[in-house]
Amino acid sequence: MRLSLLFSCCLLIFTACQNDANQTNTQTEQAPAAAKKYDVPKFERDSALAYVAKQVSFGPRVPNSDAHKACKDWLVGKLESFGAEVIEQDFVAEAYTGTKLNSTNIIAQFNPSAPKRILLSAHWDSRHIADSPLSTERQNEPILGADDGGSGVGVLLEVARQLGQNPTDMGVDIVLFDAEDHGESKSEYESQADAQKSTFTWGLGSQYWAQNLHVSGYRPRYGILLDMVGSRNAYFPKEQYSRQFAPQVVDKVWKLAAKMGYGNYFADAEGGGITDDHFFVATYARIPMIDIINLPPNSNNRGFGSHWHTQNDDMDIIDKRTLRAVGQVVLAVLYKEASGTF
Ligand code: AHN
Ligand code: ZN
Repeated sequence: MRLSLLFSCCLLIFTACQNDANQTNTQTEQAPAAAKKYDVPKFERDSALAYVAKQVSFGPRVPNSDAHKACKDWLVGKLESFGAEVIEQDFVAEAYTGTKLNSTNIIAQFNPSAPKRILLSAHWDSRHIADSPLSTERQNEPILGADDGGSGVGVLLEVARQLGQNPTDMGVDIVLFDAEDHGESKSEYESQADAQKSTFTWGLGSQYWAQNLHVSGYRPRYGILLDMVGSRNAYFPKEQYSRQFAPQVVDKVWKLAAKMGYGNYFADAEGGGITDDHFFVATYARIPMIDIINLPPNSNNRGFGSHWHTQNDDMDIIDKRTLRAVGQVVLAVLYKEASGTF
């Protein structure tokens, strides 16, 4: 009895080892056919910085303004020059004030027919007022939004330029949302229902896009949103909704960033939940999406940087080292993903 038990154990272990060996074999046989290996290109921080400065040079990109229209035309032309197939998705959104916002989501597709795709996003509009609790000057005037809007777009333009110069066979969609930052901001609400309602006054472009996808059945593997990724001493903890919607992506991106030496920006810490564009993409379109967003510790500005929604959100706040940290991590994600090694 004892002997036969020992024998069965040995047999079991032997069979298990054999299975292991078989599996390893199958994997090594399949791997070469799976994907080409791509080097990760170098993200040029000066180029990204120039793209932020160019957006800011138009003035505040508030929907219905001339600056907004001029910046849109420049963005579309730039993305096309990098080889992307660009769709302008026009829509009219109603702001919390009742104002009708003539808006456009800008969708830049690389390898439009490739089934394996990654989504990258930022918002290209800037806020119509400087209504932060810390705001002291020109509170009723629009802001330049160098960081809030400009930085994410600047990084993605440089990513697009690199995609044009270093093509892969993977699909990448860069969706620049409009009318993100025209939301209602109050320190206190009368009721829970009012607070809920105000949530949906933000991210009007992503809400529209997620309910009117540019390709029916559009299913990228996941999305990465960049919001306020350009300021000095930026701090990107793992934002709460990102952890809920796409925990594995958060984990892999933050680990990769740390390995690349950017752990000072990509903190291994938990951040609060932000009703940002990724929230609407994940909830309406069911696309897992993360948000890389500056949420400094001990912030006394609703969790954001002290320049947030103030007139200080101009080029002086931008540090090209932050743009590079984020851009280089995004490029590494893309080229590793295309190589099948992410
Ligand atoms: C809220 O403040 C609730 N959402 C704002 C997200 C945002 C504003 N991102 C940039 N500006
Ligand atoms: Zn904002």
